[in-house]
Amino acid sequence: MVKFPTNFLWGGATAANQCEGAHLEDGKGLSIADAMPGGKERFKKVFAEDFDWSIDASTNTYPNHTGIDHYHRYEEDIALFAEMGFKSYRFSIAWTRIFPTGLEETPNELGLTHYEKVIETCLKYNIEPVITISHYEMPLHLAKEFGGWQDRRLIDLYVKYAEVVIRRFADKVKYWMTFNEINGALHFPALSLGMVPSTGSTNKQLIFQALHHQFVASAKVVKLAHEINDELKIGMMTIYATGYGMDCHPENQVANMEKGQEINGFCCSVQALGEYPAYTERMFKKYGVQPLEMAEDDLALIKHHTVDYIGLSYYMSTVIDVIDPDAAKVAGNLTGGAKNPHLPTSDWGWQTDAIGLRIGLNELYSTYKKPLFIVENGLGAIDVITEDGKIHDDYRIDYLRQHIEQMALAIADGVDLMGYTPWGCIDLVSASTGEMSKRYGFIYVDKDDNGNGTYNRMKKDSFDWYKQVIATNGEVL
Ligand code: BGP
Repeated sequence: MVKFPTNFLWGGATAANQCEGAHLEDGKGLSIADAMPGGKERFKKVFAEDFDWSIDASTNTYPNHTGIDHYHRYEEDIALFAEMGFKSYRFSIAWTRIFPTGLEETPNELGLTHYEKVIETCLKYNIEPVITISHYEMPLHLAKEFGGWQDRRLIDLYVKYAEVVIRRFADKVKYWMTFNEINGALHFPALSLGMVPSTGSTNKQLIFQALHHQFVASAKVVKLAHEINDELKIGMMTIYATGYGMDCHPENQVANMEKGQEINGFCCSVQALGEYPAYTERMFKKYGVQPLEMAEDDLALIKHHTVDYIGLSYYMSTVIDVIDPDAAKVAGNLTGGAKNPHLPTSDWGWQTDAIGLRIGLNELYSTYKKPLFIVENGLGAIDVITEDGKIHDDYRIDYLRQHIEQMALAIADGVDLMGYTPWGCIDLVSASTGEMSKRYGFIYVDKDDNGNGTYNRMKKDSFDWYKQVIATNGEVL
């Protein structure tokens, strides 16, 4: 039996702010990502009351400023992707390369030309570009002056930007996503919404208001893109974390249900089904959120312009235990929770769970009935160059193999799965730690946490393995 459809979009994924570097080149403006310090404490810092988006020139701890220099080396990188046989490459456009502060009337032609060249390079190798319009970045100016997405004016500014890039590339790029991990709003308001404590990131009312503005902006872009070319496919993008209630205690199951609605369900309901779900009122009550401010046609826009597909990132599952207050906690899981005794954890404390992916794909597909695209998945690990000058990343191969096996089972379950673009197909700067040492790639980049290194590229063992996976369309794992 064939496991994967013939047009399955095997590939890899990156994001502008984590790989491009060149943070002020060719007219680019500063983005919020450029003002995010590096190091393990970076999330803690942006959650501190006194964080104010200032960039202290005396420190070089802004890893996004150099990234992996993909801005200059994209041709070499895409050639390597092509060598692996990629059918698709998911990358993001930096808003600030097109509108440096977000407020300009005319776009920056140098920014558009850059992405034109990236797209052309992909097409030369028959690689389908998959573009995230906003991946955890926005003009810093809009965060500072407008307080990020809590300001309704962001809708029009974003739509202006999206319209420029979609019109420019509509005849070359079919697959788009409006916001990376839109449901990251509660967990990472700085990255996701451009909001920090001094501008309201601890205020749930403002957070949900900001999220509503993104919903409206996304629906407007879906509408616009379909008017430009009805062949275009515009997706949403969500973090998905399969949830389990500890043991079979009903209280844990119901707590798990509520958490699942909040993390996995809420944004999908709005963007894929076109309506705020029935549990919205209960959830808002829990957070003390009053009815949101809405313009007259907001709900109609959301209803009539749902997304064409659901893109998801999948890294971990989560366990809820509300019965045992002493239950061991898992250290690094972005979605928190108790320790699952049946699962391994990554070096960064993420509870990895391949079978959970099959469960998640089934749940998403049966609930929202939209094609699914796994646009992020992977293992962040410390890679070591051994004496033979190679990187034997069998742990990464094992991780990916297990997840691909579960994808095949989900397809056999009837799930419409469009493609798979593992995260950080080339090593890049980690979003949560701002460091290089948490590596995901099939391709190693010689750069350390302090920015030192040649930036040379080197194939890991997983490179040849993934090449074979693609060449056999997932038959040989
Ligand atoms: C997702 C983000 C990515 C990426 C990935 C891995 O949440 O969309 O930008 O970074 O997580 O996370 P990290 O880099 O923290 O390991």
